[in-house]
Amino acid sequence: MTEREPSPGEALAASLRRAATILATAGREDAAAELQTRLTALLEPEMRVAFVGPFKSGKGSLINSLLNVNVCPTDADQPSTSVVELRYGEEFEVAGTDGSQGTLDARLPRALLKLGVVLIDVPGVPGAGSSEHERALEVASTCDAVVWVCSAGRELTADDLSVVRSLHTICPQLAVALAKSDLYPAAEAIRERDEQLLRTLDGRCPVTVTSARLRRAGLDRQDSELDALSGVPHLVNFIARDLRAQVQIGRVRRVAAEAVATIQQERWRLDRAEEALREPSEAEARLRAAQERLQRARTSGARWRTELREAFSDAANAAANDLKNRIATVLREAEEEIGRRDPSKAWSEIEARLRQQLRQAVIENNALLETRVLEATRTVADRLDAELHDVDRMLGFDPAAEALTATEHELSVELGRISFLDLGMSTVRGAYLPGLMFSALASAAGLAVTVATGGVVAVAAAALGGRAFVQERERQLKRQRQEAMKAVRRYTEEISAASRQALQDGIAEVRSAMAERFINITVELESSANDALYEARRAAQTDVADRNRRLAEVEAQRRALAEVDAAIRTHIPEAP
Ligand SMILES: Nc1nc2c(ncn2[C@@H]2O[C@H](COP(=O)(O)OP(=O)(O)OP(=O)(O)O)[C@@H](O)[C@H]2O)c(=O)[nH]1
Ligand SMILES: [Mg+2]
Repeated sequence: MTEREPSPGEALAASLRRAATILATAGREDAAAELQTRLTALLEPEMRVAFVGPFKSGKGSLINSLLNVNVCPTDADQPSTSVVELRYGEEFEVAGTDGSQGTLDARLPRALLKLGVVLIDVPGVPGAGSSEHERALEVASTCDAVVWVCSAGRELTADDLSVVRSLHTICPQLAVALAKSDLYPAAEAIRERDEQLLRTLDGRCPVTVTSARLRRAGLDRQDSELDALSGVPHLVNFIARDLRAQVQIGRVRRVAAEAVATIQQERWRLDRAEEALREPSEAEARLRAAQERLQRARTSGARWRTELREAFSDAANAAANDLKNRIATVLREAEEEIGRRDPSKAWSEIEARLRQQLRQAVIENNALLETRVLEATRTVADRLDAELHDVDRMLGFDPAAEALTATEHELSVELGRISFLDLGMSTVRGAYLPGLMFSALASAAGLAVTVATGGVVAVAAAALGGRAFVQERERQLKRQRQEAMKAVRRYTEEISAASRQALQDGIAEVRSAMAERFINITVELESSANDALYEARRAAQTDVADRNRRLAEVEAQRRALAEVDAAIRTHIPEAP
């Protein structure tokens, strides 16, 4: 019997376990525990898939037909208001609160769910910048993948693409399901067109044509041909195989990069310990120099700190500017609209559009902010990486040995850069996304304006007659427009101030999280240098036999860790 090749996830899990054991044996309990945490993240059994799309596009029906149940609401007119989460359970069970902002949790005995797949039905998004758009982003930020469900009757609109793009920033795994294909003979052509439109996103985004109705009919009549025609079995397979594989690849890469960052420091620690044992007196001088250098890397004047301040302040300025311009455009358009129309008749429309456009401005600004903050983080990570490389160089290598390992060393520096970079990404995602986006608009007060009704005008007409009436009407219209402009400016200013504040807080939070992370790296390295110094002093006092025993121990740990390190690095793709 031949043994099956382990999957990348299994291989990585085995390497992580091995690394944790080596570190625990070396007395490095905290580093071992860190790897255990990464292992838990890697082995996370659930994969959360959100179904998002325009109003009444068929999300609930599609999920129901996927699982052959009737759990998600599928009313023809009544919009869904609850988020419904469907996961595996031995027994059928539904719990939670229905209604707006409510969440329903359903447990179902289904093969797809038993794989750990959790399907999430999200209320329809009527357009970019709607409050439902915000809610969908909030849900998507907790998911591993998003399926955008829209009608097979038309190609993706600019508005669809804007919402899809915003979801893609938060949740990189994306697929599209075209629904209700039984109603639209041209669904295939629409699919081709949509695939073209989606090429502007970076990353793959497959499009599947589906019909919940055909699927139901196929299942009811036990007609497998009809079932296949519905496209739903294809979607089930896609989720169970391709999507799960893609999500797993993403997890493996992220966890591998994070583990390498931990292991890299532990290897540094062992390198220093070995040097200390080999030549205690020379090592002592070098380690002292390294300590000083690492301490200096923490002072406020350190180069990476300056870089951090500058890069983040550039990012903050760019994002604040972008926000300012977007809001100014929205305000200008609202003012033009007020100038063109009669606020006493059109106010509710003007108000609704203003809210929607401001929300969209903030959501788009957030996407830009994320890109800028990531760039800033990369710059700083590169700088610190270079500084730490200097420390390594300063510690000095045996010239002959250095020549031998030069290529290997270069490679490890390059890979180290990737791991810093990936660390940055997950911190950035976790630190500011939800807080920034959803607090900004909630804090702003309502848009109040007193618009006189036609009644006053009618009374004036009776009292004043024709010409005076026209004058009075114009005077009133002018006053109403002024009132409306004032209300719009006041409201816009409030949103603008709240968003600016949220943006600053968000950036400050990421900045201090990054600074802490970088400082911890230098603290760890310094503590390694301390340990090595202790080792050197002890080595100088112990007899040769004892020292050689200890040296053999450290060398064995070093070799073992280098081996797992290499195995783990095979899971990280090359830097672009
Ligand atoms: N012909 C046909 N009608 C469908 C299909 N899927 C859904 N519908 C109909 O489309 C309407 C909306 O379906 P839902 O499943 O409620 O859509 P939804 O996207 O969940 O709606 P919201 O969550 O309220 O945005 C209902 O009347 C469904 O019967 C389909 O495959 N074929
Ligand atoms: Mg629904």
